[in-house]
Formats: sequence, structure tokens, C-alpha cells
Amino acid sequence: MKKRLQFIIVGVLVLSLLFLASCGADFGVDGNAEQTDESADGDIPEREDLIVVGVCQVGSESVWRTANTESIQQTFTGENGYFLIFNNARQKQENQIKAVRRFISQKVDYIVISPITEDGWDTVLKEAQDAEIPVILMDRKVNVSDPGLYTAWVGSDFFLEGKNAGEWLEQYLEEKGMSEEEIYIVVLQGTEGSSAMIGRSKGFESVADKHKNWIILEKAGAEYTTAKAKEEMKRMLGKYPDINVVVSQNDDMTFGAIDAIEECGLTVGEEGDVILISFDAVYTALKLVEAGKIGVDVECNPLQGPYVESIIKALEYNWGFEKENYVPEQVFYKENVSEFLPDRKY
Ligand code: GZL
Repeated sequence: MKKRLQFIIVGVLVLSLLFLASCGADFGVDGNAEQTDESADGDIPEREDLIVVGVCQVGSESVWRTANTESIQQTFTGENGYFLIFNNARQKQENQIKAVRRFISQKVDYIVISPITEDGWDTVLKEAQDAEIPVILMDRKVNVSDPGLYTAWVGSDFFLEGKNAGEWLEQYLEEKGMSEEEIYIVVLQGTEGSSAMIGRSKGFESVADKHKNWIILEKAGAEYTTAKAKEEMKRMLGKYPDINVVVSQNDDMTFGAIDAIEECGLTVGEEGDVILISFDAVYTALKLVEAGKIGVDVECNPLQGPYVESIIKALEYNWGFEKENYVPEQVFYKENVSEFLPDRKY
């Protein structure tokens, strides 16, 4: 159902934004108000010529997340024909569910969600369906009884990411003549129950299970953050006398792991004590791949705004579209990374 936002005169808009700022709203890149938990629940004025999109983001836990948010905010701008209401759930699913309910009461045209975890979405997605507001999932997935509760999904193949990481390790060990040696592995996992954590774990383990000499000592939750990963890595270095490989499910955690390893007097990289496997492929991490400190970085492409917009356009103009939409990504290692660095966008 098409509802358009009547563009009110600039003076009234500025006064409204100043009022929102005084009651704790944050503002997005192009000045559209970000709704926080404290924001008013009032209806958006009758809409004429802008498509209103309510976006419910996981949080701001990582460099990847920042790039993902920027992609959304650079896509859904006023000049592109959108009014963006952006909510940062700060890692809490309850905040996401509240934001979705607020979007429903505000009668937005579309709801976009990056679900923090996969479970717990049936009820609120049914409410959006009853309100006839299409829901597009971005980045992570949901585990619901009826896939009809969401219109489409844009994101990565997390299982393949994990499998690619495992196959890189297979090849690396073979090249080093270590295929038969006992390899002690610890895993720094992302948010428990998140699609990326589930997929990357299963994908890597689908390869590890083929190697009896690969011993996964522990899988530690570190919430995709540098601080938690450093803490967990330090703890595991004290617990296990021999760690050969760290599988870190995002670059921010890898940065924390490197700090912990080096503070313990150990070294990382090909000639070092510990081999690092990472995910996301943000620029800073790729520089560490080039320097030989990270062995492999499996890209997870955060630039998903245009893909989400293409689904909204398809819905607006009754074009066809896929239910599942995978973003392009690749695997970086010392031998190939340098050629890609100049053009990296995040
Ligand atoms: C992956 C995304 C993950 C990233 C982390 O699609 O959900 O969440 O790998 C981010 O950096 O925090």
C-alpha cells in the first residue's frame, strides 16, 4: 500500500528535528531522525511523495556494522525518495521488537530488520503482516514457523564463509607439510544464536570433522567485540599450553586476539606461534593479511543498502524479485590481498 510522506516546509521540519534532538533522538547521516527507545510514538504526517522505511539495526558493535549502517543511510536518503527512520537496538532483541512495533504504529511503508538472533520473531512479524507492512531481512536471518512472515532477505552465505575458512586451513597445512600433525584450535564466536555465528561455526566444522588431527579445544563467545575477544583469548592462552590456530568470527575479535597473543609474548602469522583465521575483511584487517599477521580473511560484504532498495523498488513497481538475495564476497590471503586494497570501500 503506497503512502507517501507529505514534505512539510523546511522551517517546520527543522523545528521538529530540534524538538526530537531535545528528547534524545539521534540523527542519521542525512538529518532524518533516528528513533531511540525514548522517542515519541506519534504517527508520521500523511505521506505524499517519499517512501518511509523503518530500519532496525543490530547495534554498532563492529567496523562491519558501521559500514552496513552507512550503506543503509547512504541508500535511503531524501533525495533518493525515502524518509528513513533508523533504530539502533544496541544488541538487544527486545529493543528491535519494540522498534518494529513503533514502525507499525507509525504506519511506515517498509520495515527492514537485521535480526540480532534467529529465534523469537514469529509474533512481531505476524503483527507487521497483519498491518500489511512488508518486512525485508538484512544480514542475519530468522527462524520462523512460516517464511511468509517476511518478504525477502539480503545477506551472506555464512556456512560457505566457514567452509572457505576450513578449506584454506587444509591447504595451508598441506603446503607446510603439517597435514598429519595435531593442530590445536580455539574459536572466538560471535553473538550466540546469530546467523553469522551459526553458519560460520557449522561451515568450518564441516571441514574440521574430516580431520581427526584437528582438535577444537574450545569455542568461546566474544560477541563480535574486540574487548571481549581479548579477554577470552587471554583466558584461553592461560588454560591451553598449545594453541596453533585461532578461528575468529569477525575482524574486531581478531584485533583483540592479536593484542592478547602478543601481550603473552607470542607471535602471530606464518612464521609465528599462532595462525589467525578471520571474517569480515575490513580494510584494517586486510592490511594485517598483507603484513602476514592474519592468515586468511573471509569477506562478509556489508554494502547491502542497494540490494535492500532493489527489493523495495520491485515491490513498488510490481517487478519480480528473489526471496533470498546473496551479496558478492571473496576470500583474501597474503598472495592475493594487495591487488584489492586500493579499491576497498570499508
Ligand atoms: C555478519 C554480521 C556480523 C559481522 C560482525 O553478517 O552479522 O555481525 O561478521 C557483525 O562484524 O558484528
